[in-house]
Amino acid sequence: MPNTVTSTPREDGYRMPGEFEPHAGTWMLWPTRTDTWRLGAKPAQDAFVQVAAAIAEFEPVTIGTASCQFEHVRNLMPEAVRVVELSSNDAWMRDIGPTFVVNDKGGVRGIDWGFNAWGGLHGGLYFPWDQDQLVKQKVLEMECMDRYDLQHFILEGGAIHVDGEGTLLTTRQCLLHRNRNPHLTKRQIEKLLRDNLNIKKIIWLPGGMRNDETDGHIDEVAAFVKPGVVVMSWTDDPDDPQYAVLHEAYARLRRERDAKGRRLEIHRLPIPAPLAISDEEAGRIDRSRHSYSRQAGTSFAATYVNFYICNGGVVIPAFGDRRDADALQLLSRLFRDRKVVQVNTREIALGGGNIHCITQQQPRG
Ligand code: KQY
Repeated sequence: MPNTVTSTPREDGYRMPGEFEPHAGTWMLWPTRTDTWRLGAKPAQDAFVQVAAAIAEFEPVTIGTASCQFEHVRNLMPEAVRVVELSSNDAWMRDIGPTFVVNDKGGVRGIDWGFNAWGGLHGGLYFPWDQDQLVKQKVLEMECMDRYDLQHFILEGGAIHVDGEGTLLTTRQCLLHRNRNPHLTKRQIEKLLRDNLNIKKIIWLPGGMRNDETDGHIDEVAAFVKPGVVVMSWTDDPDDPQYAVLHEAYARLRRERDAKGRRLEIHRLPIPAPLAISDEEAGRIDRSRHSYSRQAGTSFAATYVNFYICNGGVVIPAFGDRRDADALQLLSRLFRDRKVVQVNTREIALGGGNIHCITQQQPRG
């Protein structure tokens, strides 16, 4: 029977592994919210099927869905994908799913962080988020895995990246935002990250991409390729709205050392040209006064860095932009020992995230 553990992962010898370490599988959720996804979520559903199918070529995938969509999802998904009944308010498993930690004896446990839909009643993206909040615990129950109860600390998985060797990357904009944990100081937040993820060094970037809806998640800005090597979003165009934040992030990363005292090798990956919701797309999104307004002309953050690393593969976004091919080329060079697969994810980007945001890795024990 899974237990709720009252010590910390650090005390118990657990750490959060890098995404590039071996996985038992990937968790996803099925998109249905018609105020996030246009045309009754059908185009987004097609994109989620393509992402799940691409990952399933490399490792087991489980997708959670509401009971009323079960047969539909089962019908659309490749047979290799496990479909389970699992309610949620939207489909961002990175932020809603547990963060798994491992020890060196093959043990795997899960952290059940608090979640408030990216800002609660002060800038959050929808109301309510009661079903999202139960997803971490339900996943851990299904996996019969022990759980650390961190519900008192709001943290989304997309707000952190780790190298598995004691370094964590994040942004001040998100983790120190007053709509997440206003009762905690920076020092207290650092202690929670150290104790629960077994981190020795936290690299704080000032902010995330503009128009990213999440108050600056790191997973739109940069990712670890492996310990010591980072790939980050980039633009050389001073007129691009992302120019200032990305140049500031680069300057900060260049000055930093990781937990092992290494300087970081940084690769800059050009982002696509600025993207915005078209009139036609906006006209097919249901309006709700309790959710983020997706109007025609609203810009959305788009980057190739929001990829997902799986066993032997990397699934990366495409946007129908001329830089798609360059991204495939650079990431194939950086991940020489993996097959890099590209999926057009504009429909997912319209909902405010990308492949990394809709997936959560469960490490191999
Ligand atoms: O993990 C992410 N970067 C999440 C994106 C959430 C967007 C909600 N619309």
